[in-house]
Amino acid sequence: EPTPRSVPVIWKYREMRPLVLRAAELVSPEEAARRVVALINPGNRDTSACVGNLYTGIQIMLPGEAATAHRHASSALRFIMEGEGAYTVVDGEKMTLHARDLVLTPNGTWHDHGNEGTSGPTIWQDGLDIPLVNVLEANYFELYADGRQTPSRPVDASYAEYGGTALLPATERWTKPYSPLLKYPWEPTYEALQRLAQRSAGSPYDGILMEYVNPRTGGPIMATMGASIQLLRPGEHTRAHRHIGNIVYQCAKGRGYSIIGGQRFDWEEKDIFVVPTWYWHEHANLSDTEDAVLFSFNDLPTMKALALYREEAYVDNGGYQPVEARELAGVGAV
Ligand code: 1HN
Repeated sequence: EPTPRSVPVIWKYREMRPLVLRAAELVSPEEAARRVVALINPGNRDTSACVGNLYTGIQIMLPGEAATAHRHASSALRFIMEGEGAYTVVDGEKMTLHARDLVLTPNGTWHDHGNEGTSGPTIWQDGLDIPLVNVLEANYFELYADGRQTPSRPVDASYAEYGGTALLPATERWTKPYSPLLKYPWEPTYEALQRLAQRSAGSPYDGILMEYVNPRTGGPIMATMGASIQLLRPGEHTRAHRHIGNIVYQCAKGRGYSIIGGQRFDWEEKDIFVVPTWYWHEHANLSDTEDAVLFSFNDLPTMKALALYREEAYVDNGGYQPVEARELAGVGAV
């Protein structure tokens, strides 16, 4: 069975934040191109990966700072942790960044960032498939000739076009292999979670779990990486399961813990933790009154495209049962 080198690990935001602020004192975006504190899995130190072949790091942009544009074969996403006033430009589209927004930088898109605010740093989590693309020897890296992009589309254009509930532009035919929607703002995301929580029991393994999708296909946001948001009701404690595929979580709201491979990891807002492939995992909301919400990104689209995906539910009699068998037995859908 799979024996991942990566181990479960949690990075506490209160420990990371001072390091990220220190990075901003030590180097400028001009010197660094990208000033990111990378989270390295202690089980696999010879790759810049946080789990499996996924990369994650924390990037800071101070008021008045900007980083030049580039593009690469790697796909990236960002989940905003704190701050107001920063933006990113992706293929000519400028997007404003607010706490808990998800923003995509798909494979091959030009991207640069900056902070036009006055109130303090903007800090976000970057997620990239760069270790995978490097191991496949498929990467390239190209600097944008003119430094930074001059936006060629209205601010947040992709959200105006593709962010409507079950409405898509009738005339446009999107053919690129990633989502045409580049920004998934927090408010409608949280509203969708709460609406579903009122109507659905959710999954016994994941609570109220929703996937960020490409609105044209209903499939994952990018070819190699998917992203999800999940709500655990007050007091909810999910059952354990395991699957092929690595997951990187960031607590977006609330507090709780996850048991990963038999070890308990307590999390609160902005903490980042990972579940390596095939590890048993379950999640619990520690509050009896408040929701807990977990953002996550994963390599499930890669695993599924290569027909490697499998999933099992943990059962207390010591045996393992494929999830399908539990569904047939009436235990509930995943
Ligand atoms: C990158 O291009 C960004 O554009 C962030 O913000 C992190 C880590 C490794 C390689 C490229 C960005 C990165 C990165």
